[in-house]
Amino acid sequence: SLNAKDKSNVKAIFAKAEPRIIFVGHSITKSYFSHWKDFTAGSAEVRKHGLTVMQGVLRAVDMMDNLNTSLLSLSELHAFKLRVDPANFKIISHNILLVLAMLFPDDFTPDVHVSVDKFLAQVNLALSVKYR
Ligand code: ZNH
Repeated sequence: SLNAKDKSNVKAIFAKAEPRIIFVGHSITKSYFSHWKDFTAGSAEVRKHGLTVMQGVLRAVDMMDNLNTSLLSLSELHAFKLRVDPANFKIISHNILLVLAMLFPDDFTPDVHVSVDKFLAQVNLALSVKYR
């Protein structure tokens, strides 16, 4: 679980990302969908979705002490309504890590990397609750 240092690391780097949320979200979805030949198809929606996911992650940062309960309805949405394969949560988490490392190389120390990785793993678990 997240210790005090993890929590402050996670809060600090996402606080830095927040003012650039549109750009961060776009970078994440761009790397996520890079295998698409025609990225322009539905591009506006794809861009918008990056922002949506990042807003969800920022909300999760604020609620990191009880992710399972706070993300319950979001888990239900992804499991039953959207039917997103939970394997995708891992991929998008990896992209979030990459984008943070690219945007904030000085802040993205090995220490912060571990903390953000732990945090995103917990977000994924919380989002996967309703799949079981
Ligand atoms: Zn998701 C939606 C979050 C991942 C797909 N999402 C959504 C939302 C949110 C989110 C917040 C909105 C909701 C409402 O509206 O209510 N996601 C999220 C997060 C994550 C995610 C946080 C991670 C981390 N998603 C994801 C993935 C996918 C998805 C991976 C796929 C692949 N989502 C989705 C969809 C939707 C969503 C499809 C819907 C959209 C619209 O409607 O627009």
